[in-house]
Amino acid sequence: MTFFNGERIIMDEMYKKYEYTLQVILNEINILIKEYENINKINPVEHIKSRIKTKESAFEKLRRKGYLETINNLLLHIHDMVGIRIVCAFKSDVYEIVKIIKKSKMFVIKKEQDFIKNPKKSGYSSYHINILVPIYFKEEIEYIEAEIQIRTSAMDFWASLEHKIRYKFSGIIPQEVTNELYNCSIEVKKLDNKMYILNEKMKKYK
Ligand code: 0O2
Repeated sequence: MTFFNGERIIMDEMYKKYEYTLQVILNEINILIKEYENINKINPVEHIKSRIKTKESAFEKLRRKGYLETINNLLLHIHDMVGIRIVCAFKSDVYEIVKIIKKSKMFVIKKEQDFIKNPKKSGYSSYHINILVPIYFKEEIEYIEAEIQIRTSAMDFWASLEHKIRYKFSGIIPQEVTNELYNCSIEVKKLDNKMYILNEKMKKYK
């Protein structure tokens, strides 16, 4: 991938903004979770991962979506240049975390997709929230988009392995592999439900 001088300057500035955005989000989420923990005496989060999408991955995604690999298309069609993944133990925690994020006075909610209630054709489950985050850049406030994915450890396990086996594979994936991956997602869902029920039962004993 080669950039002209002007394009390189634009890309460098964009990546600076993505770094600031990520820092702002992680700080805000950590404060919101701490505050929740202070009040409720539990922390629904197992762990948080974050990344800024590389240029290579962003352009590969544009190709996958059928767009020309231009900076303009990246700005228009890639909504997860900044990505945060919050992993929790139980399905009920996912919805608690959604509520916590929505409490933020800083984030502007742009889009929500509940792939737990409505899984993707592949079997993928997760709760996605796209937010706009104000950052301070060159003496101006600018809103930058980011995607937050919230899922259980079981959903994360399936998504990570499926991603490795299939998701970014450019060739034709054999139907039997697609079917088996889907079947695995059903097993994972059953396991998640069982663990949720056991946890709810234990709450009664407490
Ligand atoms: P990576 O490498 O994980 O970042 P849209 O919001 O519709 O404009 P987009 O961004 O394609 O377009 O939305 P979508 O389909 O919600 O995907 C966003 C991200 O969700 C993906 O980013 C994956 O991280 C995850 N995801 C979506 N579908 C699947 C799936 O079937 N399997 C797995 N493992 N992950 C999925 P990237 O950039 O594609 O990948």
